[in-house]
Amino acid sequence: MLLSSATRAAEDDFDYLFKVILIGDSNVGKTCVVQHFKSGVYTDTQQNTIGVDFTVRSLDVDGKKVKMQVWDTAGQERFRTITQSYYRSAHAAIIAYDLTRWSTFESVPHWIHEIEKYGAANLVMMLIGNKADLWEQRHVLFEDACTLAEKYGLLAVLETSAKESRNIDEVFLLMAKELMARNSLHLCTEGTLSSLPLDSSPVLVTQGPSGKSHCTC
Ligand SMILES: Nc1nc2c(ncn2[C@@H]2O[C@H](COP(=O)(O)OP(=O)(O)OP(=O)(O)O)[C@@H](O)[C@H]2O)c(=O)[nH]1
Ligand SMILES: [Mg+2]
Repeated sequence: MLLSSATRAAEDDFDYLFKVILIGDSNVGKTCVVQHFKSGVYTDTQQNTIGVDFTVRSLDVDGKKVKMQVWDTAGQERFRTITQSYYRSAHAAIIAYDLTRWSTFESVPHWIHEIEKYGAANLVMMLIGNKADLWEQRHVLFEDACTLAEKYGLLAVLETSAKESRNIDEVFLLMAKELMARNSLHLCTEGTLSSLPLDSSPVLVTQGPSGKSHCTC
């Protein structure tokens, strides 16, 4: 489709641009989460991601146009070298586990260490427990995820379901708001982004079966 120059200019127009990398074990649902964020659809059968896929969506946050570039990485070990090369330019990382598979939660510290090793020093990290619709098969308690998030100083934990449209937009909105807040701080302190501290208090939000809406670790 041919776009007029006015349409193109409108699409290129934004107040903030943030690069977010999505990581985690294979088959936790990273691609489904990104697809849902991009187009609001869920497809049950997904191919394993080969290397890295790129998606972009603009959000309106407090009257500002925020462009979120999302890098959906392959969880399979054989793509590790390729995916690691994308960490450096990311402003934020979303680490995903499957709350029905304990092993994917056990891998989270490994993913955090990868980020610490290959990512920028001031990268913001958030944790998501996907497949919250499969609550009968839950193997990871939200409380355990909160404890881990607190231990590693992550921004937040949210339980999501790409299948049932739960918390997907909220994940990216929360991340966008945090990045905007840090960026504003950067503007106030002029040119000190690389030295900004990453010790924002964790904001832990759940939509778990208990009905509890906040976890104040
Ligand atoms: N029940 C349920 N299944 C999901 C959900 N999200 C993803 N799945 C299923 O989980 C499987 C893996 O999803 P993907 O999105 O391909 O997983 P991935 O993390 O991108 O995997 P890699 O690309 O190999 O890293 C697919 O069969 C999806 O249909 C969810 O929210 N609920
Ligand atoms: Mg994938």
